[in-house]
Amino acid sequence: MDVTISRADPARVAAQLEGFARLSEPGSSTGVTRLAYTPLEREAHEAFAGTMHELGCTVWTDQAGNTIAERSGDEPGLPALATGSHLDTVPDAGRFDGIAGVVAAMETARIYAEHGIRHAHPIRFVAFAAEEGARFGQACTGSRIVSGLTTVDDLYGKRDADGVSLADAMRSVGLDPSTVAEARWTPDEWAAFVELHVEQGAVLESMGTPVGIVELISGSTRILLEVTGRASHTGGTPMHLRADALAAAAEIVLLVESIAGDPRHRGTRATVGRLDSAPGTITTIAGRASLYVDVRDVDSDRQRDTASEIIARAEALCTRRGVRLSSTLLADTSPVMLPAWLRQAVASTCAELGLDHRIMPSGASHDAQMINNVIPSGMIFVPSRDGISHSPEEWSSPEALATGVDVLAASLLALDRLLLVAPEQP
Ligand code: HGY
Ligand code: MN
Ligand code: MN
Repeated sequence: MDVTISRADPARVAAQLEGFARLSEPGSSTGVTRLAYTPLEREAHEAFAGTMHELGCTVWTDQAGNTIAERSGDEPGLPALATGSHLDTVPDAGRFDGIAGVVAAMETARIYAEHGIRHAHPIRFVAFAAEEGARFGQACTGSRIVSGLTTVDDLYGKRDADGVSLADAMRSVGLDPSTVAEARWTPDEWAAFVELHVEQGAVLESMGTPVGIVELISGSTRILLEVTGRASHTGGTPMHLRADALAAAAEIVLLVESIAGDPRHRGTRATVGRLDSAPGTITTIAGRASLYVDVRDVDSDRQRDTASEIIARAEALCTRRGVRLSSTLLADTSPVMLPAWLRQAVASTCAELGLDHRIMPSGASHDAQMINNVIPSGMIFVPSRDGISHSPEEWSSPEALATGVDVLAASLLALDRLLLVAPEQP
């Protein structure tokens, strides 16, 4: 079967990415800011829905705020194949994380429509809501809801920096959190999912390999550490009489870095990406400090052991300094191995397209990690310049993205043929 249905159009992919990049909070510098469950995220979903409708898809938004566009299949009663990613961003983000996967889905649908490509299974193109954990701590909310990993009860406890709960944020954009159970995906309706994503690492670029096929997606354990000391006058309080919460927090930041850097934890990444203190004035010793710790690993035991060691050693450090520590688990996701048979289908497609490819892990979390809890999922990576992401410096070339789309578009058709004759894939 000739899998080269048509080259994706790099210029069209670049223009679509640019269109989404314009939907950003005013005042966010050179980066893009479009946070979870904000009007801007909904505006991006509406732009996605409009284009998919023009391409002849049936389009709807589910109770979690995910937008789904379906291209009908020729065989009645078959579950849908799906592709997609997310349209929300971290603050001051780049233009590719998540967005590239949604644009790839749109370009795939356009190629199918323009060339009258037919397939047996329905194919659904998905824009997930609220993938980034930047606002509420919990990542992948939209895909967690459809895969049953997040229920309505989970939506009230998680709050953003302004104290707004996930549930209230959903209501603020017209969603009803009490109905999220209705958004669940089931294997009789969905067959398999493939997500295209920028690598957010430097492996593909450094190896000169155009395509990554993800084998294992890192887990993440996210912890809020709150230090309570004693606010006091910076001039009147001698150094030996202080309970300085910010000094303790600063030592914890370096402790987190040294634990993850220890050879025992080779492969673990642990970071304090946010540190707040109060009252935050130059003439008062900080009485309170909050640290947001992110621990990532492809090995579940090492991930959890590192998180436990961080908490235990931070407690000892605080005791020594005469301050108190409390820890709150914000989120905990296990590493996920993606199914080999699906990886193989994508790898065979790459080979047929004459494209070199690399089976590799993902350091970042993704919607596919959650969706794999309900249907078999796969991921296609395209190279990131210098491995940079979650930054305005993030960049992938239109040509590299178009190559990724070619693999995605052909892989979905390969899966369509495979699952028609062997629907019971392991
Ligand atoms: O945090 C992550 O790994 C992803 O960008 N949500
Ligand atoms: Mn992402
Ligand atoms: Mn991200």
